[in-house]
Amino acid sequence: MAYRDLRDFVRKLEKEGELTRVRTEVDPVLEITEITQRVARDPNRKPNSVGQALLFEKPKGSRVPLLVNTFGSVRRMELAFEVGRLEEVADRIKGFLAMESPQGLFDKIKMLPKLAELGSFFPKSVKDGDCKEVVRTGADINLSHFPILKCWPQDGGRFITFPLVFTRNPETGKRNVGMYRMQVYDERTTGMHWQTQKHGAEHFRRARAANPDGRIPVSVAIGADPATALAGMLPIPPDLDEMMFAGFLRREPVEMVKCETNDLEVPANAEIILEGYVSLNEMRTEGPFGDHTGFYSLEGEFPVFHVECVTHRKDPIYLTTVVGPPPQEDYFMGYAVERIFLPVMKMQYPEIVDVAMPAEGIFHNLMIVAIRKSYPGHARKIMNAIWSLGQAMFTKVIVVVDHDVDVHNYREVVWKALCAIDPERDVQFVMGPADTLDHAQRMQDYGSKMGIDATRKWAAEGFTRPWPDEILMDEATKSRIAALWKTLGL
Ligand SMILES: Cc1cc2nc3c(=O)[nH]c(=O)nc-3n(C[C@H](O)[C@H](O)[C@H](O)COP(=O)(O)O)c2cc1C
Ligand SMILES: [Mn+2]
Repeated sequence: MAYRDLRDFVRKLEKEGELTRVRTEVDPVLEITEITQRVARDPNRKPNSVGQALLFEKPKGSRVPLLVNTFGSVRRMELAFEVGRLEEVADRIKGFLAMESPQGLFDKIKMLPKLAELGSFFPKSVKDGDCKEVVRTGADINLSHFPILKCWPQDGGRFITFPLVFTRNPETGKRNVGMYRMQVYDERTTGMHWQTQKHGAEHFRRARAANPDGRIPVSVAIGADPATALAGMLPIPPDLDEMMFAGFLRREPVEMVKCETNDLEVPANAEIILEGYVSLNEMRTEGPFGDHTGFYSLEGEFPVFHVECVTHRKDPIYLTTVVGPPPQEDYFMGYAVERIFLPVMKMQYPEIVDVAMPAEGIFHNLMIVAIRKSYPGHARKIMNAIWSLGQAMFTKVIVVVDHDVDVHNYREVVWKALCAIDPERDVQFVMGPADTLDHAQRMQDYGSKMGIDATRKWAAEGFTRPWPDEILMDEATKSRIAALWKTLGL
């Protein structure tokens, strides 16, 4: 059974010993970040984690409890998707992808039950939802009811960091949901940090082209069942509905309820809903913000969100996250994305054996790809493929290694990749879109990338010297010594 809502997941985390309650009053301004950082770096924390999920029961200045670090471990991501291993989600996706191009009649018949199953994941409209237990309009709207974090000392203010931002494509009417941080300007106004290449920004641009002085309806949900809450950060194609995908992940449709003041639908089980609009002719300075790069992202001009109605549960939980020097909670979200979408990459590019994005590469800076190399220039072909694959376009450095390198063993990668390259020959630079947060590029959103072909070089690629074998002891000697081992006094 899918989690009903966020508090259902909180109960599960508590039962599994994955959550700690903090009952002391602490300030959402800086203090909660510092506590989260100490928990994240605790040498006694559970493996593959940044420590426990934390439920702050008494954030200073608010009556609303605050949940953070919720997804900060591999185990908690598995609990979120109700699987034993993240690869199980990948296998389910693979099953659906396999039916995309049915080869013959037999395959068509085989896929019928799967299609029916897919239909059963479509979001379901409902009349009412727990997210509307309290409805606030007019003078009753005040974002300071909620314990919104100011995370780091130089942050431009408080930021909502775990929102689901709902918009519609003004041309097709199709829904998009993205996780875009929102800087609080006052009781009813925030920034809207959808980066240039993101779907919310595209909706904004299309609407503005048609009606430069108009506005678009925007609604924001904060806190929902885990699959729904996480759906906002998934790098899925523009016309695939994130709420459908959430239904697929939780194996039960997401129930959607219409907003009070606009036509958008939001998850009925959400903790908090902000309804409002973004004006198409208004930009405002946003930032700085201590970001997941480990540096402050600089001030920039972004659209503005005006809140016209707030609805929430009687006793809402405020879901948030802290980003900062890696690794943080978001590393585990990214890791799940890496594992879940690997089969999608492999489907398109079967030569890909495995992919790794080290935490210190903060997702867009470094991707290590192992391929089964079949023809000259194959490594470079894969680099180009990755630079044209959805949000993988942002990848600043791609290292391509042969299939027998373990991409998750970074020591092995460094050793073997550096041994395999003639830098002048094997490094290529290309220009293209850059991640908005990349502060080193010559301009925002545009810059260079580097591909390193660290595969064995072939004669067919102009390398005519012999390529040496890796040093490995022969099996016969190993088993002789294994048999002798106990007698050696070592
Ligand atoms: C914690 C966290 C914070 C994020 N903040 C932003 C943000 O402020 N702006 C942004 O454009 N993307 C941000 N992202 C990444 C987007 O959520 C992600 O690219 C998502 O796929 C965007 O949805 P879209 O493809 O529908 O535009 C964030 C991701 C995480 C995990
Ligand atoms: Mn999208």
